[in-house]
Amino acid sequence: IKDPIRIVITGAAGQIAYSLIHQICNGDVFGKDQSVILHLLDITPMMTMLQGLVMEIEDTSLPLVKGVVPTDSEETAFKDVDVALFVGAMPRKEGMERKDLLSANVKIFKSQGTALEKFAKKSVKVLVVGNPANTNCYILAHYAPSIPRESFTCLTRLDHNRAKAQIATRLKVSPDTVKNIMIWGNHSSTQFPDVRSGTVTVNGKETPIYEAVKDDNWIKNEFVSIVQKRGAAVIAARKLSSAMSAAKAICDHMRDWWQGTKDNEWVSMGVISDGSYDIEKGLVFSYPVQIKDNKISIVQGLKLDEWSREMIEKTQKELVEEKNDALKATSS
Ligand code: NAX
Repeated sequence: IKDPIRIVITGAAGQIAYSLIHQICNGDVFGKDQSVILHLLDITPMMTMLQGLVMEIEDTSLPLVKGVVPTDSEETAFKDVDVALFVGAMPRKEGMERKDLLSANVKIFKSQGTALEKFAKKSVKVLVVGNPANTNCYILAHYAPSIPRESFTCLTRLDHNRAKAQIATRLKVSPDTVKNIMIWGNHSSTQFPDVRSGTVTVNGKETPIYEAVKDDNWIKNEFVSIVQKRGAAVIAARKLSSAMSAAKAICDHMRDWWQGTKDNEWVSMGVISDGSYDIEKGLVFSYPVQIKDNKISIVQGLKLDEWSREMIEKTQKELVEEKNDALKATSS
């Protein structure tokens, strides 16, 4: 068993964390030989609830867990962490404007970014889940300038998995045979789920998704729209946002980052743009990526037709606006 790594989870008393913690403690993400110390951060009113969660973690009796630190202090939470999962955020309340939501979250991520900068290991790997995930990640990175830019990511793996599932259902195949699809841009309803370079195994044969589906119109309209609006559909039905599938996606994202992606396969992650595909440098944008030796690289050289370009342009425009509003909010 390897020495423990320290993992902070913010929003630890929330519903995603509740589905996530067992998978981390069980070794599904960082390996069956990797022990862990969990730092659980939430706000002060949630501390009693967090105590209950700590009891439950103890009661799982999992051998990889070497410690649990529940806290409402950012210093304690971020001290010496190797991995930081930013799940907590200010939720949108009824009557709240996008602007108000953004400024509430800017406050949280400014404060947590400053603490991350001060207390975390410089090698920390960061994943932002709390919405608006891309822009929260942008603000966090902005306030933690000494941590390498490659260490900041946001979650679009749930959208990626949703897109995979839609293709698999349509073609009546297993989702694990659907490969190299991708999500471009914002984790919002402007995201572009793109299957142009994707393949699927039908009757034992790897086939381009476009050829297997044989319905461009379905791909460009219904498929894209279902994936873009899937989160809202879950909320409408469950009266709560996605939690189990979100936790699974967080595990997929971190496992691939920790252990690498398969050769010739890629996944979707929000990363700080280096200007690839003419996206504004510095924007936190979801791209197809490959990971080797803990290093994330954006897949290069994919051909984009005019329609795809337009879809990418639209989600980029929204992200630039969000980022500008967020930066304005930091100075007010
Ligand atoms: P919950 O409302 O169940 O939990 C959020 C927790 O965060 C609460 O316990 C709250 O007290 C805590 N919190 C609030 N402010 C905090 C602060 N400043 N520091 C520490 N903790 C704080 O939400 P849950 O369903 O767990 O969702 C968490 C976030 O994930 C939400 O912002 C949600 O919108 C976002 N999602 C993002 C997804 C993605 O793919 N990127 C998908 C799932 C989810 O919708």
